[in-house]
Amino acid sequence: MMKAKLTLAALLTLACMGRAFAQQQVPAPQNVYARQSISLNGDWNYFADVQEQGYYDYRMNPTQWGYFLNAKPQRPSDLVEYDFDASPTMHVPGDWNTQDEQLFLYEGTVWLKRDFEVKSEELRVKNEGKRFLLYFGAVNYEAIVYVNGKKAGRHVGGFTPFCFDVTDLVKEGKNFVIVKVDNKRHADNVPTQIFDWWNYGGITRDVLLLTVGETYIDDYSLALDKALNGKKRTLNFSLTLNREEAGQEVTLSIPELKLKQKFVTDEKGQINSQLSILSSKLQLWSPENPKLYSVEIVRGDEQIKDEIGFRTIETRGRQLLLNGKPIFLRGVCSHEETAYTSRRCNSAEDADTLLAWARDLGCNFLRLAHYPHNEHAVREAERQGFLLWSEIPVYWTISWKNADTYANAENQLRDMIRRDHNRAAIIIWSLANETPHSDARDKFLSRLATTARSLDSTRLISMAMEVTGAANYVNRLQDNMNKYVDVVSFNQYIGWYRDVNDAPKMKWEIPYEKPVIISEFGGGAKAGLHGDKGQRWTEEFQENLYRENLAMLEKIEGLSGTCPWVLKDFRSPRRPLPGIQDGFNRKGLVSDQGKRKRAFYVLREWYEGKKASYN
Ligand code: GCB
Repeated sequence: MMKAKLTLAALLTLACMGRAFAQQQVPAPQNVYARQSISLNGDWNYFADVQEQGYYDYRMNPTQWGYFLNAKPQRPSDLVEYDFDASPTMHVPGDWNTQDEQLFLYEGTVWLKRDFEVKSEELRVKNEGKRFLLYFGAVNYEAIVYVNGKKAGRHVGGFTPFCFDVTDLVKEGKNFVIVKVDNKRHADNVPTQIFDWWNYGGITRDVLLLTVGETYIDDYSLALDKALNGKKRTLNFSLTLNREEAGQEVTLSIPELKLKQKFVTDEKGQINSQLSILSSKLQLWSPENPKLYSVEIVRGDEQIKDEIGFRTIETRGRQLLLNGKPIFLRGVCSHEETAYTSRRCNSAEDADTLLAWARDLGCNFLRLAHYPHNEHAVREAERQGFLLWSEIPVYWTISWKNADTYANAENQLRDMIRRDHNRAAIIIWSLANETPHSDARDKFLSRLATTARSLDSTRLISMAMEVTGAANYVNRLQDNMNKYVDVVSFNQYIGWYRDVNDAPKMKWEIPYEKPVIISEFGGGAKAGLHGDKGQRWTEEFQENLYRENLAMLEKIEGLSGTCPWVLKDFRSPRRPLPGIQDGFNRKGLVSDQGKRKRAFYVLREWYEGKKASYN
């Protein structure tokens, strides 16, 4: 009996130790760029592992002798068949497809390694009760992360940040981090195995080693309340510590508004409060005046600075209201792919050229397709006054009935909202793109919608739907999801996947009392190819398609915005036509080499008219 008790006690002790030492995924803290950190961007050694032998043994069981050990021969007779240090390097953040010719079409596992130093003074910081969090802005698609040969964690989903607490894995002096990145496509993934963009693999966004206290500010939110109460406006402020600690003093200040206020966390380690401000003092964020205020949040020696804008977005019947006034969204869709070089973007500079083109087009709105774009791009667009639509890659035919697929999609939704909920520029969270109707799909998407609303009640929810009920030149939008969205959006391709001569005859019926956004329309053209407007792939064909579509769409009741597909020609493996596509979807208004097509000017003129009539 005694023996059994001892065994149980020993087991419990072991279990507790296990928990203490087990690495864990922690939520990526809000505004990582304002935290104390060292960057692990730069050159990483890498090599491809087609058969994943660095992870599985020859019976396909996970091996403990994997490449993550970063082994070196200890004696001349030792057999080690890999060597990170002798392998080439690639730049992180960056996709591997455009950095190594051999990996251009590669979909599979690549191992990447980087060394880093932790100085003794930084470790002292650790001993004083600080923690090290290893942050990845995004890795496409699956990442298994190791520090000094030990597993830190695993993450799936290619466009959202994640973070592991690696305090117990980091040591003084030389350290190394190894990531097994796998971008193989699978039917149960989000997105699923088919999608019309390049499956760029790699550590595509920033890697940071963050230093935080045992207690730290995990998340915060500051947003303008919709309610108007006389001459005053309300700012809603909330904050969450990483653990439930009451009595922590936090000071929020917005110097330009002469605002400085102290708050104290409750037993949940949270603050949920309001601040009052004279309306006359507050400049609202808008495309015309993208005003951002410097905000500072201080808790003890923890200090976070941010730039935050204040605006409201709502609907009234079929109208869309920004700061209480009707607005027309002069939009364009854009992939996260650089101008000229066509690789994955990951900086404000990468975003700049694309934003400049959109501005010249007359846009005040961008649909960031088809996944959350990097934080630098979102912040840059916000500084420049673009309203944004941000979406998760629930694209085409997802495995609607698979619980893991749902959990994956919901995680991506949560992480997208978590990262960007302080961005005034983002007015719409979108849940899906062109999804086929079924009960299972409705269940999946309505759960996502409910989650999104519970996480953020200040923004609008939408999804790019399809028109399914078409007969005799009448298109009727019928989608059970109509009750879950604030804005009805749909894609349509008359003139491309359907005859352009149909456009003047088409009628659109949107039987919902909600604003309407055309989330896609367009057609392909090869820049510099000219001919008759009836000749596909010519600039004239695309130009005519735009003219006909704009005339047709103009008649839609409640039309509140248009987002043609797409700003720039982008790489897609679904577009092989030699001499024309050459691996690019050519529906860009601008070519991948920055050449504006004729349709660019048609849309620009139309947007000038819209701008004038909404001012
Ligand atoms: C769509 C998709 C978009 C494609 C586009 C096309 O409806 O939403 O991802 O790239 O059509 O070019 O066919």
